[in-house]
Formats: sequence, C-alpha cells, structure tokens
Amino acid sequence: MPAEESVARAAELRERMRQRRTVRQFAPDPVPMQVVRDAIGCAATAPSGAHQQPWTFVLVHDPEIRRAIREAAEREEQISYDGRLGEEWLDALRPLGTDRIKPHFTDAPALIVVFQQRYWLGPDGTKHKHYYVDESVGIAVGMLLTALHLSGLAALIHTPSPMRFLSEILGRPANEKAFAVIPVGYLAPDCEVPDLIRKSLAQVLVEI
Ligand code: IYR
Repeated sequence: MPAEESVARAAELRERMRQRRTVRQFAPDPVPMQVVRDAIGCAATAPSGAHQQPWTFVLVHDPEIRRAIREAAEREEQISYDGRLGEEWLDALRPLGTDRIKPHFTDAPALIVVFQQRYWLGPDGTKHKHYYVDESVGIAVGMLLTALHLSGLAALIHTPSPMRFLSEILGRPANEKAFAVIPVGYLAPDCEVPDLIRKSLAQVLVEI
C-alpha cells in the first residue's frame, strides 16, 4: 500500500473508532445476522498463543434463552450491587449509572457469548495446555467490537460475575469458561450515549 493511502486510511479508521461508544439501551429491531457472523469471523482471525485459537463464540438468537441469561445475570448482579463488589468498586461505577437491571439481554436481537477454552482435550481425554488464553481471547474480542462498530452495529461488553451460569444455560463443555456477553443491535430511540472524554494520544503514547 502506498504510504499516502496508509496515512489516509489510518486517519479515517481512527476517526471512526473515536465515534464508538458502549451503549446499554438496544432496540428490539432485527439486525442482518450475516453482519454479526462476519464480525465473529473477523474476531476469529485474531492472533493467538501458539495459534491455538482458544475461543468459542455462541451466538444466541432464541428469546427464551436470552430471558434465562437475563434472569441468571440479574440474580448475580443483585448480589454484586448489594455489596459483593465492595464500596470502592461501587463508587467507581456510580458515574456510569449501572445497576442490576439488564434489559439489553432481552432487548438486543442477538447476544454473542464468548468462551475461552482453558485447555484442549486429546482423543484419549488427556488435558493439554493452551497458551496466553486471556490475551488471545481479549485480542479477539477487541477485533469483534471493532468489526461490529465499523459495520454499523452497537454493542456492549458485559461481564457479569461469576459467569458459570452461562456455561450451564448454553451447555458448554468443562474446558470452556465464559469471558464476556456482548449484546448486539441497533440503538433504542431513547438510548443514552456516553458523553465521554478519552485520554489524548499524548497521554497514552510514549515514543522513545
Ligand atoms: N458487571 C456489573 C458491574 C460493572 C462493572 C464494571 I468494571 C463496569 O465497567 C460496568 C459494570 C454490571 O454489568 O452492572
């Protein structure tokens, strides 16, 4: 790619990513599912430790399953907001205005539940290590959020804790651990969009 085109593309990409916001109110309108599948396909091109690709993406459309996930998540969040998080964490969350009620799980037309494969099983059932699983799956999720945003869909990265209920509801095997739930869709008409200020490049970049 000629340098001038690189420079132009990088500036455009940076500007488009600057416009990304995490949102919490979704419209129930359907989205083109092929966009979501392609975004997951993009995420699955992420680099990974020893190229082991230690991820599974469960795309949940079924409204009953979304309701079950919402109910289980809200049960955990109730305990978290009632004190499990601790005062310092609750203070940090106050500006976000979040609480235990999670309508996005049932409003958004799709949920992507990302699992990390903590290990893999050989044909004889022996456990084998995966390497840099947190890093690999974190990079893949970053690429997923980028792909969704650039394709015109809104998303929220949600990490209810603990997340074991997701393995149970979705019937995932013991080597998989939930990493995040990502509701995907269009904004609700009354959606609140965070008026946030990001650190400047000068604050985050050190050049030597
Ligand atoms: N998981 C909780 C609390 C929460 C934690 C962080 I760190 C956030 O950035 C936002 C929320 C919830 O989803 O409400």
